[in-house]
Amino acid sequence: MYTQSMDTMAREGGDNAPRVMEDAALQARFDERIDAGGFIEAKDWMPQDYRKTLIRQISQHAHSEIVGMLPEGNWVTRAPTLKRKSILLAKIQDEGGHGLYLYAAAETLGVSRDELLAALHSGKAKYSSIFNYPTLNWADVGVIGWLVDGAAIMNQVPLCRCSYAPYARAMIRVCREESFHQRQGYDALLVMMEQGTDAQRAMVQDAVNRWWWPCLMMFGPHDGDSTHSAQSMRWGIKRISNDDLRQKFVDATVQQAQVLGVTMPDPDLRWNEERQHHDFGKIDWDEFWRVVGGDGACNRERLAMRVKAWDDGAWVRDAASAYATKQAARLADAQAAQRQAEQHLQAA
Ligand code: FAQ
Repeated sequence: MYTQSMDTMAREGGDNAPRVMEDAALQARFDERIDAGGFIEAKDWMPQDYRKTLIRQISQHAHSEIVGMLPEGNWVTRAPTLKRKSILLAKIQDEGGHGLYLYAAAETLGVSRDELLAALHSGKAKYSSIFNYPTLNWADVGVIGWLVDGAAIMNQVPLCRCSYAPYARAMIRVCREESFHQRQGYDALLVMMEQGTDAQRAMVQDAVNRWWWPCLMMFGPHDGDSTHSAQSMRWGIKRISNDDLRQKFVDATVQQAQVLGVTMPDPDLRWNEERQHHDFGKIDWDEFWRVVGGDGACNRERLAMRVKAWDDGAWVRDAASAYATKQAARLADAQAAQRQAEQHLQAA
């Protein structure tokens, strides 16, 4: 009687049936944990699509951090004072560090860093659209801190509660550092606005005019056009939608702009009493998709710089792996000698 169920299993899935049942049980446990707002660790079972989505998002995020070093890197040699230069250097190094935490988090999902970087270098993997815009004057550096890092924080604070624990843990430190980045940018702009010349104030307004719309695009397409949002929200990877984060960013930034004394380049930007939010104008999604597709002002230059950095670093990777091979051979020799000595002792 008890074996009747085996007949049914064979009809349903042949020899795979026990495996299917095991997967169903694992899936149920995973769903239960996600529904309860819990976390998934690297060693836990997870559905393949969850793993794939995380590898995609975390690696794109890592690529954004290291490509994001380039626009500001342009200004290290032209920073106006030693203080600003030290701050900028520290910030750019932080972004490199963020890339490393994030590549490490992606690696816990079973993908190698070499694979991820190959995807970036071939143009297959995406990185944030924002880093394909040029930094034309010193105010751009301040505006990247204030607006680009500001948008990044808005998007990344909810990621500290992402259901994949290694990503969530990495984001805690990233957000703390991004907060310093945002403040230093705002401070640099405040000094230009309060103590600068008319030409310097005009420079700040010009930088705001060029960066405002691309910053709103950073949050990704409208929720209705977002390929991954619904599933990622169900899995607790994303906690707040693209549009809601964009709205929070606009609401937070308008007041900061007033204190700074700049205006946003949007005639439709105004407080809506009924919604208790700011309304804002239409985003140029054609421009967004053109930049994401590789045809922005700096896409080719950014990618070429990353590929060059990778090629220039070949000797470091070669030296490190030659050293590791030598160390492994030394260790194997030492272990063999030890075994031999022990055998001699036992024989004596
Ligand atoms: N740029 O379905 P969704 C920073 C793509 S870090 C390019 O809504 P998802 C620090 C998207 O990949 C900035 N592509 O996608 C810093 C997808 O294409 P796929 C980076 C974009 O993943 C500051 C397609 O469109 N932050 O700034 C963009 O659910 C200063 C459909 O979109 C992160 O990566 C875009 N802006 O939501 C460094 C945070 N938006 O993959 C230096 C983590 C969308 O199917 C200096 N990532 N796409 O081919 C996320 O939160 C999400 O991935 C979103 C996109 C919100 C970016």
